[in-house]
Amino acid sequence: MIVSVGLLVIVAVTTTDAGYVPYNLGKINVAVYKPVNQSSTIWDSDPSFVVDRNTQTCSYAHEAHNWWYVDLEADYPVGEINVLGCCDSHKRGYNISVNIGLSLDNLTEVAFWPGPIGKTEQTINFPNTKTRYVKIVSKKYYGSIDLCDVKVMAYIEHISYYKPTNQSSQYGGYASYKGVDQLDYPVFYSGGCFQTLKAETNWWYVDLEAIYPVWQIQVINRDDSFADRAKNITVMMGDSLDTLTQQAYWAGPLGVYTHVTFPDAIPARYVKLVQRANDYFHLCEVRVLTNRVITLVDGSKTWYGE
Ligand SMILES: [Ca+2]
Repeated sequence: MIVSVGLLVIVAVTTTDAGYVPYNLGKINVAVYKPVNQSSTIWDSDPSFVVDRNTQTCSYAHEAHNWWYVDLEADYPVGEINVLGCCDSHKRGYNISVNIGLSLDNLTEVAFWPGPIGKTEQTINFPNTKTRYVKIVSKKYYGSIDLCDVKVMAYIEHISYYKPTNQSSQYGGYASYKGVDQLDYPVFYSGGCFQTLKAETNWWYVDLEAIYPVWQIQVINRDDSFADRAKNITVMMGDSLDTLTQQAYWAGPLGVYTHVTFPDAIPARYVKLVQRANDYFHLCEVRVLTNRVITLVDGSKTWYGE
């Protein structure tokens, strides 16, 4: 859920993995806690149980012409939907149709199952499509809708690629822009890494040229030799270079791939990495990722790119 700036709770989760992860787009579930509706309900079910992050709570509609939908409250680039039905012991739900669109009056079917789907997650993949509503209907007159979980996966975007950069000093030709040139092979002499001179404190930053809600930062360290120089790194973020605040800290030494996630996203124009290791500072790539729906500082939302 994207919240206004004043309500942001800063939560950061840092993970260092041993494996090398190449550049790619990530996905997040944008249906969580969004408004929902359903044709009818029975027992003590509620249509919101389908988007409550709890796969054990389910919603049931057993009248005629059943449907359930979620309103994502904004247009997201959606390319995957995961549907978890209910009740393997007495499978229900026939002729289930999954539909997406920008309005409830103009939906396009992206999946259809003649038989019951049961409590096994079904994954639907389709070309990245601007989507606000996901509606699941039974095309059978008395076909029930029994859903325990629906995930609507939206793509997030790399926003640091070829943006302006700077670093505290420069070793040889290993300039600051090499942190965002998308050459992320983790070998120094491949030419895709930046490096400063040796100093007690070094820094590198990228100017995103606008305030974005930063959702994740990924860094690729060199993996050939001297990787252990990358340690004691503070991740600073903010709207101007004079007002940066610490949002994460990596004691390191970093593995080849490290990322920090801010689940609620942090609005920032600058991402600055400060290394206090009395050494050279090098990294091969710094990827800053956002949701593609941007919440501006005034709280309004806009669609970034197409
Ligand atoms: Ca690079």
